Amino acid sequence: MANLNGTTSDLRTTFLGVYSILKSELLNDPAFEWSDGSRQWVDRMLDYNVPGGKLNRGLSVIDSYKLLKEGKELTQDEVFLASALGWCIEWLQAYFLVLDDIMDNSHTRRGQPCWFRVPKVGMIAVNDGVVLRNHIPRILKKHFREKPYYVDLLDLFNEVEFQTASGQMIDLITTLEGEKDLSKYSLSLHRRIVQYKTAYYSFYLPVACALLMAGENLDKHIDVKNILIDMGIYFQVQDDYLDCFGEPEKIGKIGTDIEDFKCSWLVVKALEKCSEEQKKILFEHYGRPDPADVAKIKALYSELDLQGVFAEFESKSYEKLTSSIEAHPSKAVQAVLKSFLGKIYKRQK
Ligand code: GPP
Ligand code: MG
Ligand code: MG
Ligand code: MG
Repeated sequence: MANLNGTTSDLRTTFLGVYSILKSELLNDPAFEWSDGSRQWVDRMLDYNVPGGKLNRGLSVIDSYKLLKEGKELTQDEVFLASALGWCIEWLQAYFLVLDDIMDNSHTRRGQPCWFRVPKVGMIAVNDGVVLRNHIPRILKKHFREKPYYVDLLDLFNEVEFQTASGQMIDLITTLEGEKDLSKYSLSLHRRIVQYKTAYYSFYLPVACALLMAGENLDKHIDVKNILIDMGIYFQVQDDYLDCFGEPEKIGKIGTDIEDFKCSWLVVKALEKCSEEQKKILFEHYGRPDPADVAKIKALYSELDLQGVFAEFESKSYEKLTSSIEAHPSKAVQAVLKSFLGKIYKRQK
């Protein structure tokens, strides 16, 4: 096995090394009678969907665990286990994104066509999502079965998946065809959607994994959870902003929120700020597939200076999060939370 005790600069390399190990274990899973064709399919599907993102969620498990250990050098085994948990989150993310792109009718992801748009994949992508999801308990069983926190780990992944699917459900049912009514969109509805669809799995889950590995009881860390949920909400507001104002080359995807009639932070803010005249434009052109309609909405967003409103929101969120973090009694926990916040503040991708 490669050296798993690398310095921070090659943490990513170490982490990717663990991906190769986990992948080869899954491709040789004795519970299935593999053929060359099936093995090649899963191999390509994993490489296409799992490792190509920013890896923030996965790397955060190792990062957080290190900080919780307060500078004590991690053993090879600890680095491997924290990486494996990090990869379970990246697998979960891959599963969500493969399916989310079908539901949102998206075109690109991480700078390449969405998996379901790849020739010969199509709706096999739905089953690939199910396969990705099933890999998680297999990784956990192989590497964590004997750990005292194994049951808590399984429970954590189950709970977080349920929360995410519930958030995705409200994201989707608010955009139902025939019931397109902007007047139901509000900041509180937006908050409810993004708390569930994004914050738990993207922010709470990595830190909760590190806490479990460090032998902590999650019930004692409700305050940490609440801060991470607020951070996740801030992160999804950035995602909503970048969907419209980000550079596709940087974010690796082309936005579809306006076409999809999403309850995006931008449309909620536009509704708050607009005149009666401008409201008519929103009601008439939001949620239509025609690029001319989309352009009208984007022009209105600029007229309302939503870029400025967002910049204000971003610095306010940073201040608020920093002060709640600094109110936490443990310096190690503070370091975990600050490191996470530092990774996303003013992100362009
Ligand atoms: C992100 O929303 C939310 C998810 C990826 C959760 C999906 C959950 C499922 C149960 C499938 P988004 O659509 O704004 O993300 P993006 O902008 O990356 O498409
Ligand atoms: Mg979506
Ligand atoms: Mg989407
Ligand atoms: Mg989005």
